[in-house]
Amino acid sequence: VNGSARQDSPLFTVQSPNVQYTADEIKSQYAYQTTEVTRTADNKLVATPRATNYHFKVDRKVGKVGMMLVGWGGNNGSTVTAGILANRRGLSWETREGQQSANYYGSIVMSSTVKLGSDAKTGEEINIPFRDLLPMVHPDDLAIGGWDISSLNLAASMDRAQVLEPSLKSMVRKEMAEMTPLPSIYYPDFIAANQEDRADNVLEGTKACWAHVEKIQQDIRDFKAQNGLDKVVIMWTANTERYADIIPGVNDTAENLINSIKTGHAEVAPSTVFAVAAILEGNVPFINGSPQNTFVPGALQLAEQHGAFIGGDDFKSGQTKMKSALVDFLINAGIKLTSIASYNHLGNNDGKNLSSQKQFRSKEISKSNVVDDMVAANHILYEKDEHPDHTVVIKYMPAVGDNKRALDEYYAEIFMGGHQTISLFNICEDSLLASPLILDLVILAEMMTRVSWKTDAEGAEYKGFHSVLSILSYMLKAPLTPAGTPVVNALGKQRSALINIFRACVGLQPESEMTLEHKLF
Ligand code: NAI
Ligand code: DG6
Repeated sequence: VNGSARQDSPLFTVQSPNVQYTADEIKSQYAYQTTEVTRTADNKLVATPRATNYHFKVDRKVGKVGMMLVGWGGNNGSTVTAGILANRRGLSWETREGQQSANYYGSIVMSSTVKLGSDAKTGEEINIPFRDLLPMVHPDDLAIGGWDISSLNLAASMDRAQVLEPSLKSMVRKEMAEMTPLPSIYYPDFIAANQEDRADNVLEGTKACWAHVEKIQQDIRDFKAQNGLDKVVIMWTANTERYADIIPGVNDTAENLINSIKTGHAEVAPSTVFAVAAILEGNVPFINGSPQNTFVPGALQLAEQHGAFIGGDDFKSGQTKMKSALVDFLINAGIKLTSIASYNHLGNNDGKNLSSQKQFRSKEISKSNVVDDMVAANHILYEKDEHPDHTVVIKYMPAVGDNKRALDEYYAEIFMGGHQTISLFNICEDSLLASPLILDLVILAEMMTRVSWKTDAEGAEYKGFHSVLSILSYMLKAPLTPAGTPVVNALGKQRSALINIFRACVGLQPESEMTLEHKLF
């Protein structure tokens, strides 16, 4: 079954003069309501409601979609692969707690619901699966492939990861053993030295070169052809790299970046080479699930020039997801958060790589900037440029493996000088939180390749969204946004943006939660 076959009969249709369905498309007309604020000479605010008319068009034909993972043989890569196989085959397996069935828990697309509206007769909320909002590819239908600097097949990688139950592993082992990552590019300076012993599946050359870009492009084409795919999405779930220095003339413009790859400049990271290959290949969204600055200014410019979709950075799985919900709650409750101390210890290969200072620094940056927008929004609690203290510590503790421990202390000032301390202790398999995020990112990025919009202007043509997919922010710790646009970290706002944009695509207004029908009798 491919994605399109699953969508032949959508769960709901919208009955409105503003929405038209054809076999191939959904077209909607949408009045986007905003509030424009100006200041008077005596510094008073004037709020003016504005409505902008947009037209959206959704291509209903999902087609066959492939997911290529860079770092396929890692904990995330092997876990998400086994998870898809288990779901595809509807497996259930024996655990010490009883029988467990495959599911997609932790995926906003597959396992969360959204309110469609209220029942015409009873007024009760009607909630539908998120995945039914628009025609999206089903993860069971994804073709899976990718690259790794380690040559282990996926069955051996799954054993190395030590994440899944032996009973489940035995059921998917045969299929996993037939999957082997393509050789990748390895520039040792970018990841921790302690990764060297697994790098036995590498292309020749230890710094960027154009042959690497071309080889990756060829790999994408081969994967598409071998699997009869219409589209491929690439996800960086390889090791965290160190930050690349931003050097004028080297990676500051698209042209300079391409030149630097061609001349083998040492400051071009493998992840940037992959991004460039995906951008130039065309219609291959590239998402960075790690914290490093893959999208140097030259890569961003290149993506925009080619209208290529990119997204990042760094999966927002456990501690940070909690932080972006809790801090939003505290500050919006009028409570003055004054410090956050975040400790982590973990024993997987990610932890091993992050035990090296430069790679840790990339993660420290992505984990630290996640409350800025919430603090800046409340000028009653915080002076301009005032910030809660915020410390992030990560330690490598081999014994705990993938079962990451995250300990957080939130310290806040409450009414009349009182204090509130909230301590959190979050334990779970890191890769089981990250894997569903990989799927959400792939599904949503693919979805965005089939959405276009235009204004009401005479002769306006449909076009795609901005190439930087900030709509993916919910899944990412340090969301990439188009230059000059705000970064939103607050989890609730990120989810609302995603859902409401999808609602707009079928001509529905945002769910306001006013429920006046239950308040005005
Ligand atoms: P891992 O270390 O198990 O897997 C990374 C894989 O990438 C390894 O198999 C390694 O051989 C491979 N690799 C390294 N450089 C490569 C290159 N140039 N080309 C191809 N493959 C390469 O790590 P894990 O746990 O799977 O995490 C992957 C990334 O996702 C890390 O950067 C991590 O920080 C990030 N991340 C993980 C989260 C989680 O909850 N597991 C959450 C947020 C981010
Ligand atoms: C320890 O913090 C290792 C990291 O790779 C994290 O596990 C990962 O970034 C997830 O972080 P968070 O904050 O989203 O749980």
